Amino acid sequence: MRLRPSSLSSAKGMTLVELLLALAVGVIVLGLAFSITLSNRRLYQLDQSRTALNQNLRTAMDMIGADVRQAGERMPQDFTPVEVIDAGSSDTLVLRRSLLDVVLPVCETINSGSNEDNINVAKKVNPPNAACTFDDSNGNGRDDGIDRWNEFRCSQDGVAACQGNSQETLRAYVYNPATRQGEWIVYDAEDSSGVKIHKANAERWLYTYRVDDNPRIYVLEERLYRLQGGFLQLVINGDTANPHNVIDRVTAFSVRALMQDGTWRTAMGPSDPWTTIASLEVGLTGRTQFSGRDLERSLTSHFMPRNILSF
Ligand SMILES: [Ca+2]
Ligand SMILES: [Ca+2]
Repeated sequence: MRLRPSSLSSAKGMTLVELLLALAVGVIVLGLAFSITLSNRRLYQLDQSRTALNQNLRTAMDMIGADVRQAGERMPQDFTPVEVIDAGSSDTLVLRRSLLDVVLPVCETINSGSNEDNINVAKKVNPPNAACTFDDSNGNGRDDGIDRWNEFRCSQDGVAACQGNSQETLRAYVYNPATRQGEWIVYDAEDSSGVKIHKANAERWLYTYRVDDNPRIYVLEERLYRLQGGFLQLVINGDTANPHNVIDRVTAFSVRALMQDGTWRTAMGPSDPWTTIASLEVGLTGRTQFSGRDLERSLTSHFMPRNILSF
């Protein structure tokens, strides 16, 4: 049997045109594969950036949520555990809880501008009110309230005994419920009178605390969140000189309160009805750059201040 000439010639090889065509197709296929790989890689990187941004916001949100849930612990009704200072998309959120259930009364008036550093928190004779009586059940010559404060202060270094080191200090908050003014002090010692505690910080008193207004002193933990220079910052116990940067690349931080009657409040001051807060809405927006363009993510969460609900 004879082979047909046509099939013979086609089996000889490709013409130059066919070869060029095949090459061109090959280049196109390779180019396509390469660009798909590149775009996949870009998508992957974009996804990574997005995830990192989300995780960043989520981390901060979890932290705020935990603090909202603890706010109001051991706090009296006339002292707000939640404050929201409204500034559009750069709000400030203040959350407070009491660390010690013993609250000391201020038993002698403190005047603003004075540098009095021994604070009367009990009175052996002529107590001005019921909070200022002198109780000494363990007979050590010191008011029992001060005993408790002393124990708590001395345990701050991890060792119960008082060793006289610099870690055995506390930041305490003096508060006047009548004026709703208060300030932080550093409490580092008790004197031998058995009725006074010592203020270590050198600043003069900012406000006046009249005994008749029933001012008192708390061992508080105050956590303040604010937006500063792209950072969500945490200021602990009024220590504004040493803020902690929680996360970076934050462009908006907004907080508002949903009240039990269904209305919203964008600000919550010391005189506002915090006992009727139903939940707090916290919004965080972050921005990062990806391939020269902005990538933005927003997160909104609602937190129930459960200690507040128990008031
Ligand atoms: Ca005592
Ligand atoms: Ca100690």
